[in-house]
Amino acid sequence: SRLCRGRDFQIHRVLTAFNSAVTGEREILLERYLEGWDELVKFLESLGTVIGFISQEVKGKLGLVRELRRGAPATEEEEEGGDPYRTLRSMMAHELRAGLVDFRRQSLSGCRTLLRLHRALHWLQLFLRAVGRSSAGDSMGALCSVAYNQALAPYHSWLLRQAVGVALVALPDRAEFFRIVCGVEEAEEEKGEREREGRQLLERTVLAITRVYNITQEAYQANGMLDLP
Ligand code: 1PW
Repeated sequence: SRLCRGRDFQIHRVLTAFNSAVTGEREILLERYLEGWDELVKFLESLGTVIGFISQEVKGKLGLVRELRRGAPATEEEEEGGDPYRTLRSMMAHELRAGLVDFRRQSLSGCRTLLRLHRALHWLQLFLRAVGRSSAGDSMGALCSVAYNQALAPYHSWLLRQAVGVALVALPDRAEFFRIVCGVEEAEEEKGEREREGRQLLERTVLAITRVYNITQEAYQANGMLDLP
């Protein structure tokens, strides 16, 4: 039933994961980053089955980065730091050094894989921000589509853009969104208060995502990796 869908999603877990993903040295801890995405996948799944191909794709990418992480032995120079996939920058340095990053053709590097997640995070950032600022009666599909066209559509084929367009038509309405974000079906008289709380949590989460997004963007830019095929 509609109420059961998304029962598992807890927005505060997204907030905690992305907040703790950033270290004092502005490093991105990959483990926390992936955990934040795990929770966002639950959010996507709570939006309905039509969106299933999207969450499957994201899960595949998360799994790939985790696989690389498990399989990577630290080289001698890295030995001291241990896990080369501990942070975004250490992953970039490691994969560049090991010749795993292909700038001309598609590869299975963590760098190109995480770049896809990074672009999708931009979509989510813009979309969640718009949801938080929306008012009753606004169409979630329309908000989602504006965010998609800005953040992700430029990287997708015509065919994929059509498929995403179809998926967006089936998005739940605004009230359902706030139920998903707030977690429970509330009594009528508490609705206003609940929505305020939900909005606040949403706002803080969007800020945490934005900070991670911006630092990630800088790292990709600094390494000339924003266009990795
Ligand atoms: C309704 C909520 C909106 C937020 C969704 C954020 C996730 C968007 C992911 C879209 C994925 C669509 C299907 C897969 C497409 C891949 O071709 C593409 N992947 C992504 C994440 O954009 C590119 O990856 P590829 O083909 O270069 O490995």
